[in-house]
Amino acid sequence: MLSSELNKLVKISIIGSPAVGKTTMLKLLAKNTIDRVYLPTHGIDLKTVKMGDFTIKVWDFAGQSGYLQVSRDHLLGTDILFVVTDSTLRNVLHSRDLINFAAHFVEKGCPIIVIANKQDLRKKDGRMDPKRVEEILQVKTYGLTAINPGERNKLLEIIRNELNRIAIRRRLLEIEF
Ligand SMILES: Nc1nc2c(ncn2[C@@H]2O[C@H](COP(=O)(O)OP(=O)(O)OP(=O)(O)O)[C@@H](O)[C@H]2O)c(=O)[nH]1
Ligand SMILES: [Mg+2]
Repeated sequence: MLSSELNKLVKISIIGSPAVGKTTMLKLLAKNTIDRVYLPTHGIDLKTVKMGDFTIKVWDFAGQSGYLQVSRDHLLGTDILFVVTDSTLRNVLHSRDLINFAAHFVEKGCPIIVIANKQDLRKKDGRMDPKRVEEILQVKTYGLTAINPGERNKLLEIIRNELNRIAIRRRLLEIEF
């Protein structure tokens, strides 16, 4: 592989509790049909997505118990880490533990982004706004409704922003060497 191609290779990891919508978010990104049937991911689902001249390898981790052992090694080399929550307080607090855990295994410069998913759910059922989730976690947070194909552009925009930063960071590294 040419170094220019390697420079355009990006690894995105998606972690979070079971059933928060990680695989649905991956389907939204990959433009796959979004069905509402919950099929828990076993191990890791891998998908390659092209965005401009970037080739993105998306690692969608299972949220079921035991995933921490799995993800530890597999998180290495992550360029963007998404932590998905269903935006309920209980789950957001669990995400905090997950962020603290994962922060040890991703490189220092790796952005950690929280997705406050299931924004279509009712507030009276405990769904929090992304702003509130961000206040609690103190990590950049975006709201999303992954089952809504109309939100694909929103997700693309979040990723595009980060890709620009990655491109700048890699260019700076090249200059240092
Ligand atoms: N209401 C609502 N439901 C959603 C949303 N996103 C995902 N879901 C539903 O939540 C359930 C679980 O979604 P998945 O994407 O399979 O969850 P996951 O995080 O990949 O779960 P694991 O693979 O077990 O870790 C499915 O029934 C989805 O249709 C959303 O934005 N709103
Ligand atoms: Mg899944």
